Parts: sequence; C-alpha cells; structure tokens
Amino acid sequence: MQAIDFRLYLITDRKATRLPLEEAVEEALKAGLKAVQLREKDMTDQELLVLATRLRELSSRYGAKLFINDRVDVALLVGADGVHLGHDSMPIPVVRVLVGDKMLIAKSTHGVDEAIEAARKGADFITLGPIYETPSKLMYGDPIGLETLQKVRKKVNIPIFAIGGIKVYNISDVMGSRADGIAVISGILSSDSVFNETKKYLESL
Ligand code: 3NM
Repeated sequence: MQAIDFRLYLITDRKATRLPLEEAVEEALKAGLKAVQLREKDMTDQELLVLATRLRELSSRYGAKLFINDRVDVALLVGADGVHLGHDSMPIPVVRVLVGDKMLIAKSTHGVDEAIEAARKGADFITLGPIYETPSKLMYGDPIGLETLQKVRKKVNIPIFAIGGIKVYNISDVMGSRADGIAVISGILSSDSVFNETKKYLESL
C-alpha cells in the first residue's frame, strides 16, 4: 500500500487558471507539490485520457502522486497512484476489487456520517468539506465549519483533508482542528503565481 506522505493535495479545474492546466500543474510541482488530483468532469473520454497521460508523466518526473477523480478506468490505464471517489461514484469495496491494494482510494465526504461510512468501507483517506465558503459553493452547499472537522476527527482514524475555501491565512486554524492536510483548487490555481502560492501553502503547512 502506498503511503499518504503529503499534506497539500491540489485538485485541478482548468477553468480556474489562466495558464494551460499542464503548465499550472508543473508550476506547482516545481514548487514542491507532492499530490495532484485530475478532476475535469466535462471533458470527452479522449481528452481526459490525453490529459491524464500527460499529468502522469509530469507527476512521475517530480516524484508526486497522481489521483484521478471518479474514473477508475482512466486511473488504471495511466497507472495513477489513486482514485478519488465522489457521491455518485462506484462504491469503495467494488473499486477496491478493481484496483487492488496498490492504488489508494480517496472519498469526498461532507459530514460526520459520510466520513464514518467512507472509513468503514475502506477509504484510505477522505476529503471533508466545504469547510469555508468556496467559489463553487452552489455545488457543495453551506460550509460545515471547523466544528464538523473536529467531530469527524474524533470518529475516524484515516487521514482527513479539509477542503473548501482553504487559503494560506486559514491553514493554521484548519490544521489546529487536526486535519491531516488540505485540498485546494482556487487558492492555488487562480493565484497570480501558481509557483509562489504553492510555496506559501507548503511553508504554512
Ligand atoms: N469539493 P476551492 S469543496 C472540489 O466540499 C470541492 O467536497 C468540495 O475549491 C467538498 O479550494 C470543493 O477553490 C471546491 O475552495 C474546492
């Protein structure tokens, strides 16, 4: 089983960055990023596979882990390090049969019950959010706040990555509530310098 040896988990959204996505991801990798999730839900299968293949090459070159959102088939094809499942994805135990023990399985969760369920079903780690307001608020609902993070922490033993509105200035609050790491889209991808901002996040962690 692979180790969860990172605390900053960058999630892609090619619409959140002015740079071509591969360039933005490479900037973050150059700055020291060790885990990235490809999450582009509105691409054709062919486009997604091309991008996944390129991100696999890039992440391997920089010694970083690559996760693929939802698409177990794409994750297997490109030799990703893990797959990140959402609410409507295949169930964790089914995915475990497909990917075996060598690939990590992450699950998005939004509250105490979902987090407990993900851990029970065998997720290797979870994201939990949205902690704060996020640009994509409509999709994720109201912020759950640090209180929910603290509650989940008491109930699950697998690593928790806080997500949703995580910025450099609130990292210490989030980590103080005993998250194991943070997952970020806009704070990094929409910044003026992806390289500099990634450095700032990593330093604050
Ligand atoms: N998942 P930003 S919040 C992709 O709560 C995603 O599960 C969430 O974007 C959840 O870092 C979110 O720009 C968006 O706030 C995170």
